[in-house]
Amino acid sequence: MYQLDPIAALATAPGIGAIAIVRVSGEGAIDIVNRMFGGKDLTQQASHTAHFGTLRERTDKKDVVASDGIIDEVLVTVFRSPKSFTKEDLVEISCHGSEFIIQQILRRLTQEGVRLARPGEFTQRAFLNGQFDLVQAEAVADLIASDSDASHRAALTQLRGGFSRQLKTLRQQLIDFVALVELELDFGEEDVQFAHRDQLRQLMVDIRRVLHPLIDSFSVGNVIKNGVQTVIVGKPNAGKSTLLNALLNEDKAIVSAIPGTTRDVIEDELFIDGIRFRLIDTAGLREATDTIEAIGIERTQQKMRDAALVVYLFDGLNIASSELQIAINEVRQSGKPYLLVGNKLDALDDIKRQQLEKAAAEPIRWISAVEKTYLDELKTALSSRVRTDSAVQIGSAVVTNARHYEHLMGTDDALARALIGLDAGTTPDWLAMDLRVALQHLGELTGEITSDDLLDSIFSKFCIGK
Ligand SMILES: Nc1nc2c(ncn2[C@@H]2O[C@H](COP(=O)(O)OP(=O)(O)OP(=O)(O)O)[C@@H](O)[C@H]2O)c(=O)[nH]1
Ligand SMILES: [Mg+2]
Repeated sequence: MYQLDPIAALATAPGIGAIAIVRVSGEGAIDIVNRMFGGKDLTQQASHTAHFGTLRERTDKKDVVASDGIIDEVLVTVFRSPKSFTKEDLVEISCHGSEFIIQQILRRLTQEGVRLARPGEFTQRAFLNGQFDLVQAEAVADLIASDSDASHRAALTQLRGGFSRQLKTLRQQLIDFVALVELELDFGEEDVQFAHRDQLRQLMVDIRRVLHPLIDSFSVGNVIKNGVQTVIVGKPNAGKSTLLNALLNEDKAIVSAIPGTTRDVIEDELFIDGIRFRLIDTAGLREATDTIEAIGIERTQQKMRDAALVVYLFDGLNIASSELQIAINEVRQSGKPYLLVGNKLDALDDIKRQQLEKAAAEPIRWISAVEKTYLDELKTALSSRVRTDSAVQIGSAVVTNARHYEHLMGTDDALARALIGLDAGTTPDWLAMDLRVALQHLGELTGEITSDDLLDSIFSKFCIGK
């Protein structure tokens, strides 16, 4: 087990709650904290034990904080290598959550030779000491960054081992095969086969079977992490901005009776059942009357292309049956999942409503954006749409990370090529080449092959103290 130079940082979010935790990890961490601790002798305490006491200024110091030289009353938890998060000696100091106290403690630690940690450095050490693999390390980053229930769950699943354990086993089997294939190369002209071709084929098929659901889960994973891009589109005056405001419960967008009020896209996020929706209000779709409106409409179309979900909103009072049918056709042609929403139910008579329902020949979700009626039903429809639109259940391994996705695809491509080669009876050197590429991608995925640049870039995404 490596023990590097001691580092320290605030491990809790600053300014939140009455208690803060300062974390110290590395060679001599326990001894160092002990020197400033008034209480039991920490060097004699077992791992995973907590001790109440005081943190004190150095006795030779004159500019002490309090007259008695006490910085704070603290609870100190001792973790001994290798049974800690970083696998190094680690001490967590729970102190009062004041910015001033935290600064004093960190300053006091640096007096004792502790260095302030860089972002993600604790996790990086944990990774270097084999606490977990890279996929899990990145899951820690995602976990810290996750701000919706669903993304939190996805990150937790990855942290617990998720798909990486399975991939590691398969990679090991593939390594064994590659070694055999490469051994064949050494025999050159002689026509020997050490690697059993049928077994190799089976293994490659098995690996791809593991890869495919993971690859497919990426779009869902992205949705969980980054939110569902949901555009509200429709003709001018349909009530799009009114609906956005009603869903957000604030006056974000300007509403007026003049068609063409919204001229640019307006965005905000909304959580429904733990899923983050990025709601986008757009300029109404029609022939533009001026340049600015034309730009707005072009942006609407762009947003619609990027969207994961479209809410097509129409004004039930001012739409003819034939217009509605044309509109529905247009949304269908976009190929996006959509909800057909009819607005202004408050002012609509039953006969008109039934006419429109008949013309639409598909379910219309009726609301009144002004009176905020049936909005809960609309929200439920939005979230269930996202949940049912994909076969992947949240909770099974979901790939949320673009780098993982890239290497999953890379592995899959290489294996596909190797399989084609195998069936065509290619020479061992070609086979070995494709398998090597597959191994490279697999290794980078699980962190068994890493470059320093990659590590630095991954861990720099963490915040300090993690
Ligand atoms: N009766 C009734 N009027 C509504 C409702 N929703 C919106 N309106 C009215 O319809 C008009 C247009 O509303 P907006 O929200 O600005 O419409 P928009 O779709 O954003 O329009 P543009 O930005 O011009 O494309 C306003 O006068 C609203 O008060 C509703 O549910 N019932
Ligand atoms: Mg508007």
